[in-house]
Amino acid sequence: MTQQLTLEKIQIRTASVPLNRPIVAKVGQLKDWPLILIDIYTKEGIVGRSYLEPYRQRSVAAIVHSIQDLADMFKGKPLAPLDVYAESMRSLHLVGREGITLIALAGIDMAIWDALAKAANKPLATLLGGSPGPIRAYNTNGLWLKPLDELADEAAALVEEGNYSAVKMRLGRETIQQDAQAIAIVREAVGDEVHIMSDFNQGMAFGEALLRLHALDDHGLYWFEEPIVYDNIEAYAQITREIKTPIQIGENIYGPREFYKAVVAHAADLYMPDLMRIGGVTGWMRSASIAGAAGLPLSSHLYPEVSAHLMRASESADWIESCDWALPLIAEPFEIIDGNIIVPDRPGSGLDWDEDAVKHYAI
Ligand code: SMN
Ligand code: MG
Repeated sequence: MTQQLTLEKIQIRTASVPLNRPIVAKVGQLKDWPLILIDIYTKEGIVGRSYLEPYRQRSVAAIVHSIQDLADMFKGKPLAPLDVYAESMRSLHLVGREGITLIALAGIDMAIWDALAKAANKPLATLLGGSPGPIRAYNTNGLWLKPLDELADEAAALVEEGNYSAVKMRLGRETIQQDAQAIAIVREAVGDEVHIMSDFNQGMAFGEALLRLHALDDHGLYWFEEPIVYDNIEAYAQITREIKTPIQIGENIYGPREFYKAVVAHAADLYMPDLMRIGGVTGWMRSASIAGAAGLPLSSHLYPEVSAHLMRASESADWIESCDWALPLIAEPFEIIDGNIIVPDRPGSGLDWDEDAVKHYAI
């Protein structure tokens, strides 16, 4: 019989690590990267792990409290992630089904799935019916809204870091002309064979977006990500109809229901859920079924370690976002071979902490 797991206690630690290449985007600038580390201890001796990346140090305390509150509900109970998801939602939907409710639940959900996969002695991908192996990745660790003369070297370095076949650059400079120049510089640096994804980080108003995306539509970009504020679904549907370059959204979609609404509204051509917002492994797998049935390519946002397992179990898996921001705290980072992230063939999601680093960067 499969081993039953029972929640004994939850340990939550917080840290902030310096970014190799600070984030300079339309939504803000970040030099440090806060993280919430979750360890779920079971009576059976298995520990399930996950982390959350809440962007803002000031949001950390509220999220930690919410995780603790939720975990208290399940102490001494069998760990069944779908039941935990349903019961957590029932307990919190009066204060909202999105935001911190879902973020806290996502952290617990990912840790439970890790524990279940460890109990089954299988990689998470295998527990979900897939297998370990490669997922094509793009390097996202740079090309922020930096001075144009710094872009060429950085673009070349990003490709070389893992022999990547794709990189992501950020757009939304002062003028359309500057964005066009930035694209030309990056194209020149990486050559014709490398895909260039682009991200506007919700930085434009709708009218401005129409103007700029039409102007940049023939510049050979692989996708335009989040040109406008994430929840204006009708405007996204219009942009998606009008613009030839595929429109990518998803990192700000909270849970499978909102995901479904976006899909039904034809809000985008491509989707890239973020595990913290989509509702952990449970929310991802439910959304992946929707994307698969609708024939929509599914990429990932942040959380490459867990996302890689899920991509191996998602019908329309597309690109994984390769980011190094959590790596200083991770004991055995994922392998990148020829631009692919390799799902490790070890039990669980493969997450383990570098305890010295956790102490060093604790906040
Ligand atoms: C992004 C958003 C927030 C922090 C880091 C990166 C970006 C992405 O939107 O898609 O990578
Ligand atoms: Mg983005």
